[in-house]
Amino acid sequence: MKIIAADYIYTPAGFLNNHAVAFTQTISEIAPLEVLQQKYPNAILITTEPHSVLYPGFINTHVHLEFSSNKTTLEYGSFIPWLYSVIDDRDGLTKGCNMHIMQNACQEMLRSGITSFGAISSFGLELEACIKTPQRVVFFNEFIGSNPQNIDILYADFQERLKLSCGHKEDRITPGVAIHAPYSVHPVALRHIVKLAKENHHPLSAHLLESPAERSWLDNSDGEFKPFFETYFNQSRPFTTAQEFIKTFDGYPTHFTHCTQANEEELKHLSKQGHSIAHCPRSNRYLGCGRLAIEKLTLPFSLATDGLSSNNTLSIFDELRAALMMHEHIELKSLASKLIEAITSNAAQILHLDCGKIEPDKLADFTVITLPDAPKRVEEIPLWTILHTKEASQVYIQGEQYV
Ligand code: MCF
Ligand code: FE
Repeated sequence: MKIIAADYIYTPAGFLNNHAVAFTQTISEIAPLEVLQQKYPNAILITTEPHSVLYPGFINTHVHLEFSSNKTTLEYGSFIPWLYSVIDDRDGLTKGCNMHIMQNACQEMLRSGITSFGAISSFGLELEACIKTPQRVVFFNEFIGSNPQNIDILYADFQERLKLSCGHKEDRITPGVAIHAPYSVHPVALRHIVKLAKENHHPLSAHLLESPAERSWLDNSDGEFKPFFETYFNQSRPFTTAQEFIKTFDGYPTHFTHCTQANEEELKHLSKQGHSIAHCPRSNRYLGCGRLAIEKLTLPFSLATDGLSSNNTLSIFDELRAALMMHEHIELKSLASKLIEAITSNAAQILHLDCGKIEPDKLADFTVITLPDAPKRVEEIPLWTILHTKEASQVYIQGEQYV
């Protein structure tokens, strides 16, 4: 048994002052330190610096590790130029993305307090890094492919990758499935894969209605995607509408990424079907995709970094600060609290992980942050956490310390 004490503990009942948590691989009890020490006299005591706050480990539900070598290669500013640059440089970027770079990316997340993440895997190249990293990983094997002639080969490759990611429970890996996007996956393959995910209870994720170009293409067979599809695929119209695509997921809660261009009706439908959204503010800004109106959402949403293919860091604190700036008209303190929920309890619920809350029986995943001074008002701790933290002071996963 271990006991960790902190000035403040973030619990579902609010911030507890001068309490401690007794834990093994899971959380046993939360009580004042003296009470726990009396009850567990042999427990190892872990102290934290003054003005520290104990949070459940943070969760980044959407990241692409395979693109981690990008810094000054991909074109930011607008989605279609970015997409052309991905196609031009994909081989170079993935070849340049070795084990060392992907492990560094995992470490960068760990230092920012991320104890679980959802990895969208295009090729399966990051599996080894995900096995080695201490974090929990939901490993979303991505399917992408629209040309009926190639579908069988692509599907066989997808199945092979999915199989390889199964059987790593001891490495804290949960195999999952990702559909790339409505414009890039053939409807027949889509139905097949959604069925497979449902039957095997795999977590399911998809990029959805990310850019204005995607909206114009799906709605009107027009816009910047038109010349793209004509040139690369000899295709003059999409094979699906947004509505048809979304309906395929009915009855199986799916984690949709971006949704910046989704309309009210679509969002209402997603909510009704029990789906959730990964909100990636910096990626959306860098690819010119617009703002997700999080104040209007009636479904659970997480805050995620996306990959270094559309971001500059994988620090969740950088993402939180960007979100504060992007949603300028939402009241600041309540926004900060919502964002902390987005990377803890919401994210855990979305990825079906038994962590994300400091309460008995949850997995003992913790992130300790240290404020520069004593917080004058408890209700402002989420905001001060976001504003003042560059890196976590301590990080625990399943009861073991990693930072
Ligand atoms: O989320 C961002 C932007 N939207 C779509 N795809 C990606 C993102 N970062 C990386 N990707 C990957 C995607 O998984 O790009 C590849 C796919 O495998 C090529 S198609 C854009
Ligand atoms: Fe993404």
